[in-house]
Amino acid sequence: MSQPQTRSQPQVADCRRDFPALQQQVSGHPLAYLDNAASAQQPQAVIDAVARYHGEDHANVHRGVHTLSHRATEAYEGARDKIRDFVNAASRSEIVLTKGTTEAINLVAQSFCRPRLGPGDEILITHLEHHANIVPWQLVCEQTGATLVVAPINERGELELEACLGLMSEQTRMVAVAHVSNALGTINPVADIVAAARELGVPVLLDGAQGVPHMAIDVQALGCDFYTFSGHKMFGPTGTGVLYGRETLLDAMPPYQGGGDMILEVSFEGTTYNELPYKFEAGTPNISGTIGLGAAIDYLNGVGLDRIARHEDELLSYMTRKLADLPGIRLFGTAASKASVQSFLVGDIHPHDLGTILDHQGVAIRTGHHCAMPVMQFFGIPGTARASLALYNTEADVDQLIAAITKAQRLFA
Ligand code: 7TS
Repeated sequence: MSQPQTRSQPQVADCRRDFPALQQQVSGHPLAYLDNAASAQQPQAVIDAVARYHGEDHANVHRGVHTLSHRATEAYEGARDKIRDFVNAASRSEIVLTKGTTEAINLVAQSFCRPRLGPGDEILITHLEHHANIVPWQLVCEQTGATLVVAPINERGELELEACLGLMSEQTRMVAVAHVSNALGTINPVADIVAAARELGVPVLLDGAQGVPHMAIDVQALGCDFYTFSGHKMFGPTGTGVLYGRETLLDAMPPYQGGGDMILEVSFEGTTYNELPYKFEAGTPNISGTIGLGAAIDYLNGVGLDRIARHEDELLSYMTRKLADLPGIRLFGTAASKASVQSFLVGDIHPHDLGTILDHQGVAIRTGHHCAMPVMQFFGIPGTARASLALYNTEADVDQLIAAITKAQRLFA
């Protein structure tokens, strides 16, 4: 039986004290950091892990016989094992380390799709994708003559599931869908999408950049073929990321880039490639960043993904209620199933002006198109203001946001 909640139990937001960046003032106000969908802050444990590598273990990986290289390799490959556990991949061969979600999706587009596509073939995405899950597919369509097909959304910012499933056909060669929308916060019905695609034998890529920080991910339970995410949105360093790929598919794919580490043997007559996952990891990788990502995973596991999801759901409801109560506000993204993000516009205040006024009151949000221009085109707006939550945010952050917006409204009245 679960323990009854008592006042003495630690709250998720108590973790705030683990994040040095959150202890500062901005423009004379405590920092209310509500731009987590762009990049989340790092706990001291991540900063320390990166510093320890730089201070004590810095050497190249996979190639030295000396002590520091052994230590660096152990820490780097140890991070891969943590990532495998974290998303429950069947094998460490399925965890390809990249510099982020963007590189992971480009890798699949070029290495998996490009050799398989031709005129008449289709790639299915949705109207709410981040540019990183649009442009790589446009590129490969241009290269091969294939067609990009886009599933529609509705006014709440939800995927029209029936229409989406209706667009899958014998011609579909790949379905690529955000797990969670970065601009609207919509959690897509990925189980239904994966089930329908599997019936047709079509592989599915889930863009998990906004999924991983907010909910427990099990790639085997999801049943997807590829799952992509970025370290910097899950409290790790920038320049780190992951492509999970089903081993049989990765095995059949040619390398994405050539260079050191991805080979077994090179001669001018020909080159043989390394085993998975190294076949896809050419050159010296982001060693310190990946070690930091491993530390971020330890941190997330320590707090508990289920507790984080519960905390953020409650706080998102609180924030949405408070925002909706403001006069002249328009909310974008009101799906039934959402995570951690609310986009909005306030009267005729330009979102950039609003963001600047908020910054002067210590509130950090993102404004603009959020690299999801088609979403803005759907709503007929140039951009929005977006507040996005993480595990360390509190009702006090939301109250500071609301007070700052109220002040902006007075200034523009
Ligand atoms: N996919 C989604 C759903 C994203 O939210 C982002 C980044 C990316 C892909 C690309 O990730 P990257 O780490 O490779 O750049 N999203 C955002 C955002 O919402 N604001 O800034 C970056």
